[in-house]
Amino acid sequence: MKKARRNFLKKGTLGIVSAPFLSIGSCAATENKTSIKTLPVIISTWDAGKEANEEAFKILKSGGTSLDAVEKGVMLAEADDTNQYVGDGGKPDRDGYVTLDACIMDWKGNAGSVCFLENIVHPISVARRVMEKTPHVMLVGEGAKQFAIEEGFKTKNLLTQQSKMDWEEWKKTAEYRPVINTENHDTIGMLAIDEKGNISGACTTSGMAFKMRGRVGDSPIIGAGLFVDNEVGGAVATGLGEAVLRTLTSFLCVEFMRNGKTPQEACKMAIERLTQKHKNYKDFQVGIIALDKNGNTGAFAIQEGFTYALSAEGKNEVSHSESMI
Ligand code: SD4
Repeated sequence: MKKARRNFLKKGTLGIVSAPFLSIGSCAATENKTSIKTLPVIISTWDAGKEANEEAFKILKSGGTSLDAVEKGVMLAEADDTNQYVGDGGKPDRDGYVTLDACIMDWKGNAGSVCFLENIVHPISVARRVMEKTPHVMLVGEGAKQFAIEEGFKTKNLLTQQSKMDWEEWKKTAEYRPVINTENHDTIGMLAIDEKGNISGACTTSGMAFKMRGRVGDSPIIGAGLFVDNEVGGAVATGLGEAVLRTLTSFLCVEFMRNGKTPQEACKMAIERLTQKHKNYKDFQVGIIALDKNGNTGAFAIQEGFTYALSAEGKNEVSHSESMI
């Protein structure tokens, strides 16, 4: 058994037993239902998560933290201008502006977020700077952009020819549909646990295509699009942000794990709560992924078609999650 794993087992076990937040009962429930995995483990939303996981894995293997890993991992999707749901090349709002949302959390409970950010390719890195260099958690719009520029980020027109053409096409009907089909996603959320057992998470998106100007979804909201509590685990949501915002899906999922549910059970219960609160849930998609303190993972969605990429124990594979419908 490798030394890092032996140390982790030791730390992991002690951590669980001594953790003040877990009752004996919930601790026993978790231990019965899940195992302790070889670390690191990385899990990300959608197909683009596979490449992002590879990048994150490289960072961890070269001594980076889980925070470095999730940041650098999702930056791939942000920089890919063929990905029309994240960063450069994202689909614009109904007025033709590409506006980005992102947030990041580390194992110490620190959090940073930017919303409604324009002309900056890497909102996740700006969110990290907000976390590390300001007394705040969230900056929005012009203020977030001003901060990014002060921090040395370069500005760029993020509206690609393809996204502009799609917007022109959309304007012919200008139908406002707050419905996200399963084919129409790519927001990237990532959770990583390193060999020391430290969990971090990141989430970045250009949000719903052709949204109202000023609209912000769940992705940059701590507890909605992302939540990490290193004593328990982390969760990331994707899909119709409005539904996630109303039910704080990621926070809820972590709280279910705190109470002894496995990541898979917690994901399912968080989606069930969301559907109980939304009678029209059959009309939209929300998916969630989760990772616990022992490297166990879960994924669940309302509709079929939600994919996630899991990098664990020498493999990095995309799978379809279980779903409600
Ligand atoms: C949003 N949750 O802005 C994001 C969209 C998304 O995959 O996740 N798309 O509502």
